[in-house]
Formats: sequence, structure tokens, C-alpha cells
Amino acid sequence: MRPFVMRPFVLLLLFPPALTFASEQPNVILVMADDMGYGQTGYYNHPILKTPNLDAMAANGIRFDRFYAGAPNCSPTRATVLTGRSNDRTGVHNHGYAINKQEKTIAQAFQQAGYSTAHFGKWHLNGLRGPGAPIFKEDAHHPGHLGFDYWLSVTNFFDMNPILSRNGVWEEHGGDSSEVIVKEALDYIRGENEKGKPVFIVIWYGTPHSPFMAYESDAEPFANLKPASRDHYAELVAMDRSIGTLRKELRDFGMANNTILWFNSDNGGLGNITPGTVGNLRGFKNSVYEGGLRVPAVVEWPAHIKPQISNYPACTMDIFPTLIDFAGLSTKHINKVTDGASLAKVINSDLSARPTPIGFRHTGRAAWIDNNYKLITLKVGGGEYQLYDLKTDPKEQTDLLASKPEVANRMIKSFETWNASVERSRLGADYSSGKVDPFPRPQQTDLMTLPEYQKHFDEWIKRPEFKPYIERQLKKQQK
Ligand SMILES: [Ca+2]
Repeated sequence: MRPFVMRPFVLLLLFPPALTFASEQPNVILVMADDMGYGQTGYYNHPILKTPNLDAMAANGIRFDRFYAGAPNCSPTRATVLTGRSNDRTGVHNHGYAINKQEKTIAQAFQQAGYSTAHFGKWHLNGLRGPGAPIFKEDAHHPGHLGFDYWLSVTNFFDMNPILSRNGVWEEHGGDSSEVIVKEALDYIRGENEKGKPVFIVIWYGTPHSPFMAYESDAEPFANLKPASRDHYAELVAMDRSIGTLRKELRDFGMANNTILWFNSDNGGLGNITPGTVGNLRGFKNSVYEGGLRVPAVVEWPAHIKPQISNYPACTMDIFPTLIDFAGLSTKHINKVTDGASLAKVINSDLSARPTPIGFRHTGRAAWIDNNYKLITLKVGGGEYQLYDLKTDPKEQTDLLASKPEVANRMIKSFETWNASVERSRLGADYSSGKVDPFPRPQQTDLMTLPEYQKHFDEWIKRPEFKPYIERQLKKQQK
């Protein structure tokens, strides 16, 4: 009798390798738009906006059609990206709140794994509100304190010809803000690549957030719109072009194949823009209805992700755990209590149901998404809920709370358990000291009230992005 010899492929079938993607450390680039709504892509057939570069990226990667920003506005979602946790756990309860430095961040995780890490663009996690201004080197919450080796960043939204802070040194740049930071990111990536270092890069655009300022040539296709809408759409044209530059140069560097390029927006679209921004969903930015939370998202990684469209419910809290799997990082680098789950098994498989719901809590309102069902409360703790079936009713028009009591009760119960856990985190239970370190100034401080920024008013009042804010501040001071 011939001895049975296992052939290598049989062995592989019996003992599939553990979920490892990375034989060679992949590069990671997270790219996030600011206020781009669910409907604002070419691939969702927006009536006037064309996004050929994002469309090409979507056609070459996994397009998530049910992807959620972790919160319906800026800073909170940024905190969910960095931590894999719902914003209320991290100290970032609203825009202009500072992240607790006791959080473990995704940038630190990559830093500790030997990556070069860098942040470009809007930061908005240092407790300041108001227009984006360059960040001070002395700011105890600048990106360098949260895991970034290198940064070229502003406090908040920024626009044409921005003043940016390069590791604390201020400099003025020329051109569209998206193109400026992508060019800078590419210079950094090229340099680190030449040193043989893998990179973890965060590019957070200031587009298409107000103020709306764009090249005339980009505004031409929208000439018959009102000025705000015209320039809002024109900004998106430049942002899309910058995505094209990024993808092309990664190919030119020979890096594209093993680079994970992850694009999404930070919250839903704006209500005062025509034609509409949210693809006919209910609500806009700041709402916990779909229009406030659901955003475009694409992940491209040619070496491991084949082109596909997914309806799996995913969110920004999933980014950190997913990248731990993709890059083979140690799980000791992520906070113990997290809200995200790895999407590694969703990629290249037909996994369609998410085992654990996605929770959102923001300024006293909440949403709880369990696959097709969505529970909403507009007052956490008030005991009043709404229930929608997103599959049959994506516009959230028919409240099923009374007609589906079993579903409602099950979801209310699991939401309340989650909410109690968020509340414990909020008070610091997840930190070794058991409490939250106090932030040195009031949260959401308007940077226009800070003497160190007021010193620049004489110069900055000439600049369109600061002018209205400075004038308002000066008026207040006269009173
Ligand atoms: Ca935003």
C-alpha cells in the first residue's frame, strides 16, 4: 500500500494560515474628507459632481455602501478613527473637544511597530473651535503627542493658500488645500520609502467644509449654482484630483500594491448645498439619522483586496482593529474597551451580517445599528426610542417601535448595556488611574479668544478664511 503523503495544497486546506495578510509590512494611508455627504460621489451617480479618481479607487478596491462615520460631526469622528472607540469614551463629546491623552491611538500602535507616522491637514483634537489655524509647538495636544512622528497640521478646517504648522513651525502654502497636503504627504512618503521604512499616514482634508473657496477652473461646471454650492462642489473636484495624484504617485513609487489606502468622510453632508449632498437620506451633518452618519468609503489594497462592493455595516471604529489584522500588529496596542471590529473577514468573503451592533452617542442623542435595524433616541436616558428597518425603509420614515415590540425590546436592552459601558468610560473607568486627567482649559475654547492667536489678527484680518471670525471677535471685545 502506498503511504499517504499529504500534498502541500491539501495541508493548506486543512491548516489554513492564521489571519495574516502582511508578509511584508504594508503601508497605510488614511484619507478623510470633511463634510462630504453620502451622495457626493460619481459612483453613486451624483447629478452634477464627477469624481473620476475616487471612482477608479472604488472600482479597484472594496466599496462600502453602508459605512458610518463614528459620529455626526468633526472632532468626535476623528477620535473614533484614532482609538477604535465611540467618541464619548475618549473625551471628544463634540467638535472642538480635546482627546484624552490617556487613550491609546492607532498612530502609537504603528509607531511602536516601527512605522514612520505622519499627520497632514485638519487635526481638531486639541480642544479649539473656530477656523483652522496653525497649531503651536507648545500645544500639549498636537499630533506629535498622540503618536505622529511628523505633522503638517491646522486646528480645524482650512482652505485655499493655507497657513500650516510643520511640527510647530508655521508656514504659508499656495494652492488648493487638498492638493497642498497630498503633495506634502507624498514628499514625506517618498523620503521614508527611500529609507526603507513602512509608513502610517493620516491625511485629513479641509474639503468640502466651509469656507468655500476654489479655483475658477474647478468652479466652471457649476457656474449656474449659487456661490456657496458652486465653490463647495468645486472644492470636491480639487479633492478628487488630489486623490488621483496620490494614487498615481504611489504607483510611480512602486508602492501601490502593498499600500492600504482607506478613504471615507468624517460626517454626513450639509443641508444648505444644492443639489443635495446626502443621496436623499434623512438628516444632514450633526444628525443621528442616516444622512448625518452614513458616508462614502473605499479601501484599496491591490495585493490583498479584490474589487468588490459590500453592504456590510461598517464604521470608523473598525479602522483600528482592521488595521491590526491587516498589518499584523499586536492587540496590546489597542484600548481594552473598543467599539469597532476587524473587517478582515469581510474582505474577500461574503460575510453579510455583523455580529455586534454599532453604537453612536453624540451630544445626548444616540443610534444603535444592528444590521438592518436601527434604534434612535434623541435624548439618551429619556426612555423614548424610534426603530427603523433600513433595508425596507432607508429614509427612516416609518417608526416600527410599536409594531415590532420584540425587536425593539431586544435592541433597547442591548443599547442600554452599551450606553452604560460608554458612561463608565466617559468617567475614566478604562484608564489605569480610573479617572480622566483634567484638560487645562475649557473644552471648545474659541481660538479667537486666545492671546497667542490674537497677536496675529493684524495680518490675518486680510485673509478671507479668518476675516469674519476676527471681526466678530473684535466687535465682542469692544462691547
Ligand atoms: Ca466635518
